[in-house]
Amino acid sequence: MIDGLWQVALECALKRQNGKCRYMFDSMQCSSCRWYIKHYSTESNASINLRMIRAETSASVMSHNISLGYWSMFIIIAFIVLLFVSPMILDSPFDIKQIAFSHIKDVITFVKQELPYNTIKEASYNAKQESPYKMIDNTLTIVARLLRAKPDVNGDGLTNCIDAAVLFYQHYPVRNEVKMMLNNNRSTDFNHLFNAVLVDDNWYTIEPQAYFNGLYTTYWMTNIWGKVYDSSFDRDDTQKYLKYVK
Ligand SMILES: [Ca+2]
Repeated sequence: MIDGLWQVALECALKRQNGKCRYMFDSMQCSSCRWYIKHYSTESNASINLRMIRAETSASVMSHNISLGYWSMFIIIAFIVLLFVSPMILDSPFDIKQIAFSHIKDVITFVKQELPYNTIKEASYNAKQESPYKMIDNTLTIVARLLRAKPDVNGDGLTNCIDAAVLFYQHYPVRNEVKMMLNNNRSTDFNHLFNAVLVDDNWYTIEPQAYFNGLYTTYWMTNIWGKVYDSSFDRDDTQKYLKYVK
């Protein structure tokens, strides 16, 4: 059974511990407080003081535990929220990435798609020569590194898709298997220079800025630009930009 005096002493201590009472114990304001133990006790001052010391110690421990409880609850809730939100955070950089290409004014939405990497054909290439997939990967890595230095290969004062396409063309190992392509579609304001590479006897268009913009899951134009890219507007512009190739 809880001692009534103890309950009063503890309540008194808790109120001061939690800031609900701003007076020191046994101050003159205590006489009007219902939780003042001397209203109920005939014990000596020494006994009452000892009881209050114990009560204040208990109140301190209780407050600490309550605080720990709040923190534990907060950590659990934060963990649960993180559990649900983290997949979205982890997916977002490569699922949808908005990048402004200065050459076309617009902010474009990149869409993640799987890289059509054919391991069987890769093996056959390894037997004969370096595969186009490997060459593309290496060249995109080089172009990404060079673009970070903001080169201006055509002297127009800008670093944009022209510089990227020229650099990709310049560093692609097989010169007759790469082109510089222009796509100028006035209905969508799409005006972009990029590259085409020969893969398995077919030409595929490729975004030379893919790696530079953190897109490592795909580099094909159709995957990256989606509906805004209409390949029927593609034009081989290699001859026009050849003079910038070193
Ligand atoms: Ca330039």
